[in-house]
Amino acid sequence: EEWEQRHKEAFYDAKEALPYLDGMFVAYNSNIDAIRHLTEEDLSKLIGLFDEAEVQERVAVYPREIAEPMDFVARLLISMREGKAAEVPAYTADTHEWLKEHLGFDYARMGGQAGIISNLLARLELKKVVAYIPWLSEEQAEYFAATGNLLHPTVENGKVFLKPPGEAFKPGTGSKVNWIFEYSKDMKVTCAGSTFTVPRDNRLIISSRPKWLRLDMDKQIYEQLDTLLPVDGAMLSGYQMIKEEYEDGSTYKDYVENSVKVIEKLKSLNPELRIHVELTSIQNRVIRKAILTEIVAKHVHSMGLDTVEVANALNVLGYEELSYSVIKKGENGIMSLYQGAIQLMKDLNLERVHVHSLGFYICILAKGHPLTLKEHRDALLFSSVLAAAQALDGKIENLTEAEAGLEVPVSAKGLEDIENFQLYCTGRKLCSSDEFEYGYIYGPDHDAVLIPSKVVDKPKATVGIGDTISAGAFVAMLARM
Ligand code: 8BR
Repeated sequence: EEWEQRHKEAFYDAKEALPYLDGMFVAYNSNIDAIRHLTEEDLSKLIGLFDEAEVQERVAVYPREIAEPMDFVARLLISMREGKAAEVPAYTADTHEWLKEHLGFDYARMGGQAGIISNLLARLELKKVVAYIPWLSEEQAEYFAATGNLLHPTVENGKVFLKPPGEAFKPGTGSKVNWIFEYSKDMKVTCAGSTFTVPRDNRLIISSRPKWLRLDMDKQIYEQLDTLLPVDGAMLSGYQMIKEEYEDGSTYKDYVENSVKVIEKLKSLNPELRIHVELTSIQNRVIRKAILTEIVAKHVHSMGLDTVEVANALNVLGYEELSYSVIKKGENGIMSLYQGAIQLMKDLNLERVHVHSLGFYICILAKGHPLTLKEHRDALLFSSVLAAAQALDGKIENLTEAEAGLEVPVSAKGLEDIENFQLYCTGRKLCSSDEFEYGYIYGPDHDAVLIPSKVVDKPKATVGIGDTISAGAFVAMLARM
């Protein structure tokens, strides 16, 4: 009851405050998600295009990348047979063209964190959202919200202007299209005389990694970065795209350096500006560590991540035991998560670490952070309403529609997790129960806010909820500063 009321007040307070912000800068990654729900007929048609014995051989090879269409069919069969989600990279556009010709998609939508976050913030009616996507193509531009407040820098006669994405793309730029193949439980698939039944609903993703993809900023735009101002904050993501080495001889160090320069320039143009990095799974440990220790640790104020990424981050920073106990969850999951988030704040020298989990969010704050814990708590509560709205409808068109999230109840499981945490916390005298009732913890070397969140029972979609939570909370926090 109490938490429902708190959600409501926080939502309307944020709604009122958001229009007063100058704006947000958002970079770097966006792509197009092409979604196809597969039928049994699709499968027999696909398999029929190949020699079935050869397909079986390819299944045994277990291709790690999609170099040609048969790799796709093989990985699809493996994923369906086990009902297990998989994401496989494709480095060329050949299979993309083949899929368009032989299968097609049901619908397409904006993908990639920066794309999703820019659209969300634009629809939350911010005065201005400046997106920067190094590989903005004409096709990609169509997926940005046409709300008038979403702009992208473009260079004309050596001068930088902010324009709607549809007028800001560079002609000739290729598109990054990820294919998402969904399939259903109980489908029957026959290949080379043997038949299996799909054990559960799941999906195979082919993520496109074109060779020309570079996480950097156009030199002229960098030099005239003041054109983007005024903004109150920057949300940066997409670092998982960085590779260790490129064919042209450049390495990850070049792109890390490039991004650090952008951050430092933004901060020199507006010393009050807050920088948030949104993490997602970065498979490569060298890259994961470089992002954390070279970009986040020295230059960034705020970080948003889910529980898996907390474990991954702790792991490359040398906290293996803590990392395992975060992953294992169980009884002590939330305790380990809390300890882990504190460790990240300390090691990475952050002002704010926002962890979201199913049913509750934790935000760790460095001593000296500029707001009250109530203001931080209200920012999290606002994002919990947005997450619920997003899960409910699969989209948020505007702030009024987002109110639908208020009707979603606070997670009972989340409340229970938090109660268990309270016992641990007060037992060890880490917090007082009076303050904890409000979701506040005043620790010895940090402060923290813990809220139960709203969870939709039967979500329409779960893509982009993590990004919505982080962006909603960050922007609501900025609106209080
Ligand atoms: P990631 O994609 O970054 O893991 O974030 C997903 C987040 O979405 C989770 O942390 C959880 O808080 C939220 N979420 C999920 Br998953 N399902 C949800 C639901 N049905 N209702 C509300 N939030 C949800």
